[in-house]
Amino acid sequence: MGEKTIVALGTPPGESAIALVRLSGDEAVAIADRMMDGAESWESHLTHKRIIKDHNGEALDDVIAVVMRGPNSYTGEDVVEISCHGSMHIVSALIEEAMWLGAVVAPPGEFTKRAFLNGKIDLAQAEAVADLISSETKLQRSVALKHLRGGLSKRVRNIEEKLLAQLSLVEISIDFSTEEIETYSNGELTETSRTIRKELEDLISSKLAGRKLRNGIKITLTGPRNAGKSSIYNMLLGEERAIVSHIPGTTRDILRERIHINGFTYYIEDTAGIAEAESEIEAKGISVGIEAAAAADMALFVIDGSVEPEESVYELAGRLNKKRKLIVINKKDLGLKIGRKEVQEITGADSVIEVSALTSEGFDQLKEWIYRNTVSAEVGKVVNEKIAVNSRQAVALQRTMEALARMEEGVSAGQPAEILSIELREATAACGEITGRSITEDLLGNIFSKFCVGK
Ligand SMILES: Nc1nc2c(ncn2[C@@H]2O[C@H](COP(=O)(O)OP(=O)(O)O)[C@@H](O)[C@H]2O)c(=O)[nH]1
Ligand SMILES: [Mg+2]
Repeated sequence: MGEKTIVALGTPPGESAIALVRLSGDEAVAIADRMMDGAESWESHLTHKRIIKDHNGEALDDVIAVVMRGPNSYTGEDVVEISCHGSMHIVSALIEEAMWLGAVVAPPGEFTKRAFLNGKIDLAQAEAVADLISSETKLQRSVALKHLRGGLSKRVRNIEEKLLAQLSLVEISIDFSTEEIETYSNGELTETSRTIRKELEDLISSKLAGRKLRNGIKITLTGPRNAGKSSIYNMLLGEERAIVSHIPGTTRDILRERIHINGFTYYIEDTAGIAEAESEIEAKGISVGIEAAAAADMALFVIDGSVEPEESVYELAGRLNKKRKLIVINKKDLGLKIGRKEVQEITGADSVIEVSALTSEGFDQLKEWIYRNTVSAEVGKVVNEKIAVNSRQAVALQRTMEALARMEEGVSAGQPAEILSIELREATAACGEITGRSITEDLLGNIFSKFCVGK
């Protein structure tokens, strides 16, 4: 320890019923004692109702406070939590007073970083804390909670132990190389390495779904004007967010809102219709819309099925959905002049769906269809096992795999134990980055700087 005592607001800034100010470090209890007489003598983990005073003796607030003595605290250090009235003025006064008494404001993620450095949680668990805070759906929450409880760490540590066992056998043989003692067999080494690589592959397979689960999926509604993009957007959101009108060219800015489908977050964008612009502003809106469609994970091309589409509409459909060609035929309530099969044949679309944004017919299917076309292929592991590695973890797993593959090549090429041990060492080190057993200061800084202040 010996780190400076930190202080930060743990609840969101703004007016609220209660705000939580938290201190952690060697001086936390002494500082609290100066603010609330007697804190030094409090029993750990019991709440106390006190009036907080500043160093001039002026009352700042009536609070409930608790001392949690290390190592039985979140950070492993002495922690003091003060629940005060949720006024930003009071919060600032408490933090300033703590600073006057020697505390420093905690940088982002500092509490969790200390929890990691003090061995309360490993790095994969620390990352799960950030995931849990940002979770918006049951699936996001349950995956984060499983990781926080060590669901991923356990599997990674299991792999690490196998790697370490192999490494020690190979290294012992280097020590005994002159004595002709066989501590490992090439056959077994390769066999174990292959088994480990399968386990690594299994974990890596959750990477794509993990990214989508954490970052969300961007969907852009595009297509000709008046096709009903804004109406579909509103219907998906369940509210009148975009202006709908029969006047072509109504939507100019990009509107973006999020919805949840089967536990995943989708950022839906409504854009200006693609057509000959009638004004400079509309032209700008159109080009921004085209860029958005190109940047999105998926573009949905909307067409008005109640009229026979012009040739140019089909041509646009082909140009705009580059990733997967997905077409929504709208205005089914008016009777469709063209059907799914026809549109699919003409455009070669991957999939076509019919809806009505007026009656909401087909919208349940539309959501499932969006889900099917964006994530469903790779979510099995995430949904069933609640395991989803993040990109940092996937990179470390990948490096472990590559080092093992090189070692296996070394074995077949008859390389000596000295060479094999280098690759095994590399595999072990890469794998150790996931739980943080082997990690550099830079990497640590990088991970925790993404946290919010107070966590
Ligand atoms: N009958 C019917 N009219 C629709 C439907 N969807 C949109 N509209 C109408 O079509 C016009 C254009 O809709 P809007 O959502 O603004 O189209 P956008 O230009 O593609 O955003 C408006 O008058 C809407 O009321 C639908 O499913 N059925
Ligand atoms: Mg519109």
